[in-house]
Amino acid sequence: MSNEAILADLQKSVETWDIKLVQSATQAAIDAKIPVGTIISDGLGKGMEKVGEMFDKAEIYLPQVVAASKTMEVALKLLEPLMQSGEGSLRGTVIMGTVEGDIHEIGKNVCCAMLRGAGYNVIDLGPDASAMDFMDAAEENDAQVVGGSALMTTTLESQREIVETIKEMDAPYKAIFGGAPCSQEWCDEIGADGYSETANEIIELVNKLVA
Ligand code: B12
Repeated sequence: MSNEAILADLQKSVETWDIKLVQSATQAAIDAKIPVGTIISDGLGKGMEKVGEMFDKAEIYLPQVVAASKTMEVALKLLEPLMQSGEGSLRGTVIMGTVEGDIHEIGKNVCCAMLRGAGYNVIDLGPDASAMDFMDAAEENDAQVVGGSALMTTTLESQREIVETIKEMDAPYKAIFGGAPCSQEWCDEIGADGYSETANEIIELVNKLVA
């Protein structure tokens, strides 16, 4: 089976929330030594993007979206051992979380997976993490970067709060943000240190900030 066919299966498995297919395709990708970043960005992530588009067009509903995200989680679990043994382990520590008031986790999880694959120590605060949760975790873990995901226009303000808290505490952490309603313009406006539209770009972004 070609790498393209394996990646197509990975995408399809998420789009059709097919647990059996995601297991076999992820194993095939591991056996074919496709890099973890490619498995996530060009396979699973593409499937999740399509699911998002279908949901937006009301072609599918919430239960299907949840099923698709569970399918993706099965794959991420299988990939975990590869991510933790990533070469150049611990290039730095990144605190990731979905901001306060927001429970969307899939994009943030993809970013965590990509960063782990690139050898970063990633502390995942999960969903609904407050600015102080980010500060406490960053201090405890001696982190260089905090990354907040927001998927709703209403929770973008929580990203601003993180930047303001860093300033108020005169803390040394770089703040990066993402999520569908977030943009470079928004990040400039709130004085963030970085933005990336996709998980593909997050590694380069963090590399630059910790250099
Ligand atoms: C999946 C989903 C859900 C799932 C979440 C499951 C989970 N465990 O995460 C469920 C069904 C639970 C859900 C719930 C809700 N949802 Co919803 N959901 C979505 C959906 C369809 C897809 C989001 C997604 O996972 N995309 C795929 C991932 C891979 O993409 P991503 O998140 O954008 O992440 C990428 C980049 O943005 C970037 N990135 C992400 N985070 C970060 C962080 C950093 C630091 C960086 C650098 C980059 C980065 O990298 C990622 C990978 O490339 C979107 C629609 C859409 N098209 O976005 C709506 C959407 C976000 N939801 C929406 C809403 C309104 C809700 C609810 C309020 C619905 C309700 N009425 O109950 C609740 C939220 C409650 C709450 N308090 O949070 C709206 C938000 C509207 C708005 N603009 O404010 C959307 C846009 C749908 C819509 N068109 O109405 N949702």
